[in-house]
Amino acid sequence: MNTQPTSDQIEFYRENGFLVIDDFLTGSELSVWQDAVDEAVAEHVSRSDAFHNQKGEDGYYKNVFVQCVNLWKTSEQIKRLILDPQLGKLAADLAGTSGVRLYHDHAMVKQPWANPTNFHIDNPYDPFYSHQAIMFWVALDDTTVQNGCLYFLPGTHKTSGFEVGGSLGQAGVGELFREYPEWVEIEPYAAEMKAGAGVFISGMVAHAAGPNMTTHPRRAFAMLFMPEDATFNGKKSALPDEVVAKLKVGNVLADDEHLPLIFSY
Ligand SMILES: O=C(O)CCC(=O)C(=O)O
Ligand SMILES: [Fe+2]
Repeated sequence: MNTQPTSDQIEFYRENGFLVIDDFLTGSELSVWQDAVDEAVAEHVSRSDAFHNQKGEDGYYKNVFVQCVNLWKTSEQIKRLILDPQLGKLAADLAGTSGVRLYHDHAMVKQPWANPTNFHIDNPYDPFYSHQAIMFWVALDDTTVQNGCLYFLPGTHKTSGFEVGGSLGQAGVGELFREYPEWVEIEPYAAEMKAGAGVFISGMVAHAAGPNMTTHPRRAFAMLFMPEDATFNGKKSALPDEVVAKLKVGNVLADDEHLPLIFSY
């Protein structure tokens, strides 16, 4: 694993709100991650009590991707791979925070003919508001403009706000621009990535992914980190019921069992 950021990489992240790390995983590490995620996703969607987006009514969102949340809780393999202080340190250094907890992980498998992932900003959906929220998204297949690579609007993390904008449903890829008309001239950066590359994504940067116009799934696995001093904003989001039951707005999110501290200086 390539987990040493250079000062240029840190500067790129701060300037653009994202940073691609090529060759994050070696070839043999990649096969371990692919097998672990495939196995955990298959097990997860077969369980009726698991949190994934294949339930419910919105047919459009169901066909954006198969999204499975918190695989680290059911897969020892995934837990071992992602509760890794080296990853946590990298996230903390890029975000500029003293330490990070895992908020949740999620696998996102864009099946053949899947809908695009509409432009959105992640942190407004989270149970805490922070400019230092950061996600690490790892490509488990080569991601291309054909099969649904990510797109970024560079620099938008500097001017975005905490209100939820746009929609991941059928409103459309560009719905977010109704809230942010000043961004319509920003040319999206298409982040084509080799399998095994990863991209750090600010919780405040606008991003999207294309449809999958190929006959093969596009697999990705992501970890959402929160700064160790993040406080609860009242949104349940992907927090477990038992965690929310103990929280008041303004409390520090510090549940060691469900939101493990991955790295702290
Ligand atoms: O993988 C995708 O299509 C989108 C990922 C994304 O936006 C996220 O995980 O926040
Ligand atoms: Fe996102």
